[in-house]
Amino acid sequence: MKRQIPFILLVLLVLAGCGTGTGNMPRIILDTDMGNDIDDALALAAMNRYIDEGQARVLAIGMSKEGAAAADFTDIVQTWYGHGDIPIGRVSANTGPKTTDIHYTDRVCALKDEAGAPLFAQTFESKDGALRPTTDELYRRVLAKQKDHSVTFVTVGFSTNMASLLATPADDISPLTGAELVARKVKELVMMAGNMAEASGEFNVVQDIVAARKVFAEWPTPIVVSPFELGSRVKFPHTRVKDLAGGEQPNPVAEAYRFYLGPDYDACSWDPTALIYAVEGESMFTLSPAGKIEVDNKGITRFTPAPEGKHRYLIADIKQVMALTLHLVELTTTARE
Ligand SMILES: [Ca+2]
Repeated sequence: MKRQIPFILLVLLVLAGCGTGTGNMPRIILDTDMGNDIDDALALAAMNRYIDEGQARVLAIGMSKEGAAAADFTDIVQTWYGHGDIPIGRVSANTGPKTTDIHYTDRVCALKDEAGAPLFAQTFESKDGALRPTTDELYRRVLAKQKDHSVTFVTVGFSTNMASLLATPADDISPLTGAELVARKVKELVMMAGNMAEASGEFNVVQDIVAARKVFAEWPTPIVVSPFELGSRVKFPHTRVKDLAGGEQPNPVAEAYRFYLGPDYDACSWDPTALIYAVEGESMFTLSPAGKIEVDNKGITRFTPAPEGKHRYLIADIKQVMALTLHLVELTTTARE
């Protein structure tokens, strides 16, 4: 009789949707400035691993920078990993960041095989980025269909699209304004943004200070920030680039890595740390107390503790940094099925 108890408990746990059940699976919208640094591509690789493992569902991917190459490269990566069906949106704001540096996205898109055909396929047939939906439209459509308080926004680029979404009016997609839609449908916003260790302007914030100020002031849900000083210590070892999932066949993320500052560069992992928190929660981090993050006119972020505050940021000691580094390698280099 005693031997039956663990089995019965196991059955009950499975029926209750515990363990690997899908009831609590994060439903993610990823917003990225793909191409400015290689860690966006590493985050994408990790994200596809989470999808394959049933640890996350990704509803949409948005670009927070202008130009078609970022979206086309993202499309190539998603297609390569078998998830090209996830809709990709182009930046919404006309006054958005002018940073259109490409670094590697256009070069990967232009790669050819021995017959002169594109080396990597993409799902969206047109190369004209203007034909993709704006993130305002895409995010509103996606959010309107979701259960209340169920969506995790992960932004690893500029705040442009988040600010733009908040400002959208009611339309034929939803009777709710953008701010109301976010308050109703979003559970949490996870941002790679800011520097909590020193008064230094962090890239994502500085590229669109107006948008960052608006998001930290007005975004209605809790916000968790992965700050500069965390991801800059989680270094993806360049010796493992050759092991990025795919093995012997060309992998667009590995090709991008080699284009970006060469093959001997240990990439900082600002964006993957935000994604790891968004999917796996706080188990690999230390969370700051609650408080309020504000952005000044120069893009400097300042955190003020406050018990009722909706903002927190991630902290990692040296052991956590080492564990995060190993985990990122594990997430990105597991052999593709
Ligand atoms: Ca980024």
